[in-house]
Amino acid sequence: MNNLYAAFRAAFPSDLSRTCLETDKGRAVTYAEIEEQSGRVAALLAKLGVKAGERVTVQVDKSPEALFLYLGCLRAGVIYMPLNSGYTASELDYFLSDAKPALVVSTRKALEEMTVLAAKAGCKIVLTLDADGHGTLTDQAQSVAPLTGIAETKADDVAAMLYTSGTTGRSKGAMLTHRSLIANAETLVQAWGFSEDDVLLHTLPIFHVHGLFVAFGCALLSRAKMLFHPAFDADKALAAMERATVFMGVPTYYTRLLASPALTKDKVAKVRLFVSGSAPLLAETFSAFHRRTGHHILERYGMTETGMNTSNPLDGERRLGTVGFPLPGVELRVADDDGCAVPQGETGIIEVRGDNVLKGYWNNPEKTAAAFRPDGFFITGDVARIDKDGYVVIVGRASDMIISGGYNVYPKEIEAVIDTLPGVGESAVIGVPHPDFGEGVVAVIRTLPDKGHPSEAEIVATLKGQLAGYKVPKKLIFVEDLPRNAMGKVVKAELRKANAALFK
Ligand code: MLC
Ligand code: AMP
Repeated sequence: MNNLYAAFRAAFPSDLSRTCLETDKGRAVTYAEIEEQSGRVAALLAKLGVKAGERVTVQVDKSPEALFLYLGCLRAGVIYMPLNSGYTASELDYFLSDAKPALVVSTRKALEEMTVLAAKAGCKIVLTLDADGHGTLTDQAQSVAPLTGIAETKADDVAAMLYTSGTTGRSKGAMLTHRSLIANAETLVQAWGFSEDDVLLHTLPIFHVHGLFVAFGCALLSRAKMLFHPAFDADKALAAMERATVFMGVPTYYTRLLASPALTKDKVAKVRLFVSGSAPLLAETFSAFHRRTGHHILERYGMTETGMNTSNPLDGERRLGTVGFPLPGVELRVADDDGCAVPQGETGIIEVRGDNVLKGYWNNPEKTAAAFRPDGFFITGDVARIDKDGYVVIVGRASDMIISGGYNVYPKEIEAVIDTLPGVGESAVIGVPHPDFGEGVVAVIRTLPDKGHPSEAEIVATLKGQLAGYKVPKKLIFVEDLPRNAMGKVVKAELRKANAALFK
């Protein structure tokens, strides 16, 4: 199979009038509707002159129509490029100018701003799509006859491009092929025992690997029905849980579920599997969830560039504090700085090889070359060891990246904004334990003596104007000096230690 939509289509039931997903408002979307509406999007893309291999950049809210758009792009062989709906104009400016899309789809509210940014990036067509499914995209798609076929893509063609920030520098577009996405989703369906009897409660955002490829991939390849929520809300999720058999989320979802007295064994009586990933699951969450529900959450590990790499077993021990074993088709080694595997039990960097791994970074051969070993292994930057029974234990990250509520935050991006403010000498952004988000973003700011500096509220307002909300520090700390090593470099480990109890 050379096209991800073709793989989904092959798995559709013979009776297309069956429900594929049901929204939280009770709207049922059938497979026939998925087939027709994605066909309309594909036909519209052709009419607009968007060609195979060109990019369609999408910053919209979650809705069934957003799913039609994704599937329509796959069918047309154009590259789907979703963006976090929280990104601000200055963040979008970079993504658009780097990706040079042929079409941009935004909300109606953002249309004016997006039109200016798109034009700057050489893109003349901006369509709209709102959370209620309305917009010029939907209107125009209804005026064309749906495409009935699927573009003849090659397995190695890029299906989607997701931006991900490396340890340094700007975000890079990870090019994911039809082969990668099909291979990873098929592997997960098997590994997690998905079938058409399943009902997946889908509450994740759909601009990231977790909600877009893992959750959709498993459901669409197995005919599992989806209960489709526009966002995660613990109360609404719990209300829907009575009908679900599988739930997927980032650790924050689990701590929020646990915070509700409505989470009981009875409530989740039908659920056969809870999956967690995108950030480390705390031992206390794993244990508390087991005590409350009788379920051991299945923790798995992945990343934008690779999809899912490891998973705890469906049958067998789900070991606390580990991310399980390499998935079938994924070769994994824990390596030293030269890419040589270290002895079992020793710590090194996770490197992976397999169909799941990205083709490369968009327009960036140097970064692509630097990310791979000569033998084709991809360097993840995650620090881990393999325990005596083969379970992978992640112990840290090579970079000082922060993961807050499942979103990656790169300190440099925030520091760059703070450091330009008057009265600021230098800032150090760190992540410290946070009861809700796992890690909470904190900025430690060295102020200049006698210069005066903006207040906490003013700095937060400046940051909010330029960066997505989840990146904005939950706390600012003003200091006269920052701890440094002999080279004069700020020692963030010391700052993390000193502030470890900040949110407790
Ligand atoms: C929102 N806010 C956050 C945040 N999300 N702050 C820190 N960390 C986060 N993750 C802030 C907003 O900016 C806003 O700030 C305030 O919280 C309320 O916004 P909200 O949208 O109402 O928040 P909420 O609905 O509570 O969202 C929290 C969340 C959400 C945890 C439900 O962030 C989420 O769904 N995260 C999942 C991320 C995900 O899917 N990751 C997968 C990546 S793929 P203010 O100041 O304006 O009030 C990947 C690979 C793999 O990593 O292995 O899966
Ligand atoms: P992203 O680039 O958003 O896809 O984030 C990928 C990163 O999330 C990985 O490189 C890991 O650092 C982290 N990650 C994903 N799953 C887990 C997990 N189960 N435990 C710890 N870290 C994880």
